Amino acid sequence: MSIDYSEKIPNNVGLTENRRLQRALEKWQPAYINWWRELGPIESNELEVYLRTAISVDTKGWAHFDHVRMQDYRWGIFLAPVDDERYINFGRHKGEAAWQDVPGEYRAELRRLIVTQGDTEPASVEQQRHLGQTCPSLYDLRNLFQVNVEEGRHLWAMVYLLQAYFGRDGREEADAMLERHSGDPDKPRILQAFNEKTTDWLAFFMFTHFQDRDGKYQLASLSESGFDPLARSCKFMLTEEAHHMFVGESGISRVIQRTCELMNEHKTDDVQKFGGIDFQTIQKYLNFHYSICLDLFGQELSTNAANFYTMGLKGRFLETKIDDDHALANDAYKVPELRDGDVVEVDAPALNAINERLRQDYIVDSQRGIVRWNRVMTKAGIDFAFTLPHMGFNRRIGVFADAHFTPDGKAVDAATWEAGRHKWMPSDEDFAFVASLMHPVTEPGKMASWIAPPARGINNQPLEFDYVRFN
Ligand code: BYC
Ligand code: FE
Ligand code: FE
Repeated sequence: MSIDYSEKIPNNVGLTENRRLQRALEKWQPAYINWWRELGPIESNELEVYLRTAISVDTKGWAHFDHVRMQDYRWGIFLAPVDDERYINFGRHKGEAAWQDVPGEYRAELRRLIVTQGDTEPASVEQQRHLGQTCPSLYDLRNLFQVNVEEGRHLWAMVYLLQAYFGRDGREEADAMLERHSGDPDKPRILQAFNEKTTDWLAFFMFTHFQDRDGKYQLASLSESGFDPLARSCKFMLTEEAHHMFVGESGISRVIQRTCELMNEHKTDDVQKFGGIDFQTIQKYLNFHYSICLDLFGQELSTNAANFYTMGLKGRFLETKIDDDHALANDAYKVPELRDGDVVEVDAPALNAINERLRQDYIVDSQRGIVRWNRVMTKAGIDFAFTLPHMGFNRRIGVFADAHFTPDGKAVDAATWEAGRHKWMPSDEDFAFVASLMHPVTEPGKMASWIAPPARGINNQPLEFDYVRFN
């Protein structure tokens, strides 16, 4: 399962044996490169970055670390190994052999899922393109670019599926991936959270912590797919997602750590004047990023999701580990509903509640992250704890879309909400303050004032390592 980098498009899918597909992808490749140059990381082409590159998809040693000139980076197509014995594990086709081709009757639904997934990948690169110019350290700059090139490859993974299995409309969808842009008023990205601005590095760490975590849950559900090429693509993508979430979680931990140090040193919680980010500002960023990510799971009750499940296209998180009949025709699941402004839980058909179930899995995982962050303060002897806002806070999709909830779950009217908005989410002044701290630090081993150094370097390298070389 090794990957051949002498090919124009490195791959482990036997591209040379499929000339038609190879030609189609080689036609798309220059458009992709153009897009990367125009909307990928600003002024990064000449940099040499200590990157991890996939050399094999085996569990042992798929990654190789080396300095790579950004413009020489090679995106390719890598799928997890085939399992000849793989079956469909849920829905009405449960027990049948997994599909190696697109089932004709589900073509439209499958294409829609792949397009929605694919669209988020270049969107995130666009959202993060300016961050390299204000990196808090070389270590962080390297992590940013690692995330960016891998999100680029995730787009390749979905474009491969579209071009290999969907013929002409697949090729059109592949082109459209490079035509929609994050925040473009005329041609926005499909999901709203991917049209928001990633204003600064605090936002970037919140993004990789919360938004890439949506990626983890969605990819895990798609890796259960009865359409085997999709399942195998997503399995390999998931191996990279872990690092993206690590960047976010450890990034925020380091910000908190630094704030604690400044608080203890100066005996005050007013750390702004010492170049730190105060807890209130961090909590506001957290409230914003988490709430927009809850929207990414769709409506609480969704016939789309029920259909995807029954058709065998998209499963639940860790589907095969769940102890039930995997058809869900007679099962119920609790979903939130609003009654006279109060949130109540009601039984709904489990099939229709697939989105909500995945959101609940995500909420549990997000809460675990909060607990880990709060340990940083406990260790520093500081009495403060971050919390996840209530699930009704700042929502635009589903039952909460037209309601107004405070972070602690109180239903309020529109005027109260508007008046409180900037107590709960970053105001222009908060953004301006954080922006005022964003100065590039590019001396090996040095850190910006507002963030502590990481516990260890990348791939056992020391902190002073030249993770990025400027030539
Ligand atoms: N924004 O029936 P519903 C990642 C629409 S992140 C705007 O509940 P469904 C990454 C919906 O389209 C993972 N519109 O929808 C992370 C529908 O429209 P129509 C990305 C939204 O289909 C960081 C209507 O509302 N992958 O990889 O059940 C960096 C009714 O809703 C939104 C996926 O999302 C929204 N948030 O659920 C880089 C997996 N939500 O039909 C990468 C693939 C809903 O009325 N996608 N709508 O016109 C899916 O599985 C589903 O499309 C969704 C939506 C779960 C997203
Ligand atoms: Fe991704
Ligand atoms: Fe990611």
